[in-house]
Amino acid sequence: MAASTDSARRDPREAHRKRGATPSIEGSQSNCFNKFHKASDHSILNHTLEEVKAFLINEEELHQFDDLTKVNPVTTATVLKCLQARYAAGIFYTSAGCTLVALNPFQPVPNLYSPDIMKAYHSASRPQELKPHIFTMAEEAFRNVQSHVEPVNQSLIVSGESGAGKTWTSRCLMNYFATVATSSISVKCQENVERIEKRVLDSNPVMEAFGNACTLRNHNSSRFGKYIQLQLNRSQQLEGASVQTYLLEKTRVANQAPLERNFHVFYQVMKGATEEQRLEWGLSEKEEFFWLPNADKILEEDQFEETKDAMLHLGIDSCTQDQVFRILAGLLHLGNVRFSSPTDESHPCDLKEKAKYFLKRTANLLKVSEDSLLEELRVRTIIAGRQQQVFKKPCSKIECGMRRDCVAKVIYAKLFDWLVKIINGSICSDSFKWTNFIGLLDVYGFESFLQNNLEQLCINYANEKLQQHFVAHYLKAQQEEYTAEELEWSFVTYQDNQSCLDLIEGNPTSIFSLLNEESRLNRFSDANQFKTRLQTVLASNHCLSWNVFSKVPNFVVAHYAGKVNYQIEGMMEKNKDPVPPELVQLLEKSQDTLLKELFPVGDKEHNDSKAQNKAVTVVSKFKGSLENLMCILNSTTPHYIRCIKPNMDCKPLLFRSEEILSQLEACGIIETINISAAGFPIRILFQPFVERYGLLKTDWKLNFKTAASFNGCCPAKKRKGSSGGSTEALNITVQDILTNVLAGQTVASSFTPTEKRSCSSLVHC
Ligand code: AD9
Ligand code: MG
Repeated sequence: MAASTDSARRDPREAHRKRGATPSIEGSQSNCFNKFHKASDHSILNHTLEEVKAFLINEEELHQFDDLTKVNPVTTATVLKCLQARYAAGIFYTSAGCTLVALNPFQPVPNLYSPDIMKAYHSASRPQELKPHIFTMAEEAFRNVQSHVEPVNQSLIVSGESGAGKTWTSRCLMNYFATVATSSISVKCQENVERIEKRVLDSNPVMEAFGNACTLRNHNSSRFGKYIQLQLNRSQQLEGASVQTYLLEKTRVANQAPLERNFHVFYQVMKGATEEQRLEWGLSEKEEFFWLPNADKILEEDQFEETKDAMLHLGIDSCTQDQVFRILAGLLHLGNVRFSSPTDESHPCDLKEKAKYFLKRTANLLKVSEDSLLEELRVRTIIAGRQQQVFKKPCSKIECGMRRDCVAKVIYAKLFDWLVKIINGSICSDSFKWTNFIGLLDVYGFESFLQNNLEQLCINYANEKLQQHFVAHYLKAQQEEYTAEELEWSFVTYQDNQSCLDLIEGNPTSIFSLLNEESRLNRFSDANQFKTRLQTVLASNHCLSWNVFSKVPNFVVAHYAGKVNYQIEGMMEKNKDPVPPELVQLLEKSQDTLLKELFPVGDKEHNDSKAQNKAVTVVSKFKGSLENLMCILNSTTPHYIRCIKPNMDCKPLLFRSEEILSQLEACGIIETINISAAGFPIRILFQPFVERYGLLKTDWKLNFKTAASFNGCCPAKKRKGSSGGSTEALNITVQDILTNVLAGQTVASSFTPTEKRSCSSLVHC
């Protein structure tokens, strides 16, 4: 009996079958085999490949497969069909080995995340036996911490492309943990824990207001990556949390793509400010701000109050909030400071009509001198020579615009970092009080646009790192399963993305190292020159190529999820991300206490140009923070949730196979399935196996009751020490059957190579 319990733990379908729950796939397979038996009158050998295939895949019952790696046969087509059938049946979660595939329903699903459902997963003796759900993953992580499974800390890694549902999923997971980690505590502690829980949950609306924006692909797109660690004490209570953020897309403050918007918070202030505040901040409704495009879209009209409440709970009082919103209003005004070329090039640029008014407003709101602001925006300070002579050079119209944008970006980025620091200060528990954590990772998915630059390179590099982590972990899980089944097997070969990572970040030469080299040379970088460097130094890496048809300097990286063409122009400048020291010095002199805090006097990082040349570049900083993240992830037990966007139009219940297939490839599900197929592609429980292949061996008599007590999937051996069934009898019979199959009978010859490979594996077992 021990064996059957074990098998039930590993294979939920087995448990369903035993408990007589909703018809499981074995049931459906049996039905389909029975039909086949009748139709064929036990003469399977006369059947065509199509008939055999049709009987392997019963489309009507495809939606009942809870695990994609157990669809028989495991192919991209069957997996897609299965997901489609499930989506149509309103089933949005499906397991794929150790990962969970989450299809975005694009509409609220009643009761899918209700407290009752949370309770059901939390109180189930075996949550894995319930339908696949993000709560299954969450509960498994929660129990692993309790049972001190090694490594005891857990990570839920949520990935997928923009709009696939990562942030939604992370929010639901946080709600789940906040609920279950407070459900079992005494009334005395309840109040304190609920306060912590509220603050932890309140970090979401604040970070989303400042870090999310409406894009073409998602009306609430996160423009930063986030890893939140929920800290649990010895009694599994939520003690606090800490947030780590990655690569905020700060360029959005000053540049929004057509039809996209700035960060939500600007619109919230614009719509939610009181009359008095409007007057003070110059946000009259008739004012049109360049950096507030598409303000007519009604998206978060009521959320200003929610953001303010959450800020208050996190310890940002209304006075400080006003300072924050005043700075934001200042940035909006700054965006309207536009320049025109002077008639005489030796003079600074002129201000466009009405720009003077906006300049004055900006200076007032940021509490800096109006004259200095104008001077620093229009005139560059150059310090040269041994004597450190100071020269002033008027900037061109384009340079003036870049300097203006630079001020906005640096202020917004500092403000965001400050907020994250405040949030951490408010929710992070003293380290000695908490022992374990559950981490939630919500990072941007793989990106490939028509124009890709440094941002996409960093994002795709992060995804390469996560993919490497995933494949290593998944293979480990597979090995463990085979070992548990006592199977002989040879190591599974899989697509290793190490050479792609070497190309991007490797030592001594890689794209990153060459970018850094170029950034350190204090000169204007030439894209063509950089391309030549790449060609000479990295040509031997097979992941690097060039789009010869492109008119602009480019390079192509063959990522695990597909090839991406990167444009080199502007990449070096983005990597340097320079902030003219004179602009920083201007902000240091602000009379606003918050800006003073954001720009402390004498901050070396921004203050002198020499220090800036040596400053850590964007890619080095990102690489460093990612390495830290990988260290944390490697020290945890990971759980993967792959969010899939069923259609690019964000329409409810619309399933577009092609779009889904490319995402399955990009997030490594196809890889998972391939790995699974490279191991044992066909996994059939013992009884259906006998029903399927038994008729090849007419003299085969096996007691199904005995067979059912055998361990889970086939190929399988009886577990050591388990009772019931004769291992020897089973093996001989299986071998006999398969020898027949491989001997080239009509059916066997029409088997696919994977099926045959599986059969040979079976013969060996
Ligand atoms: V991005 O990379 O930050 O641009 P995400 O985070 O992957 O993206 P998000 O979680 O914001 O996507 O989901 C997009 C939208 O899909 C949400 O605003 C919801 O309207 C919708 N969604 C996502 N998941 C669910 C769900 N489980 N149930 C209902 C959902 N709606
Ligand atoms: Mg998101």
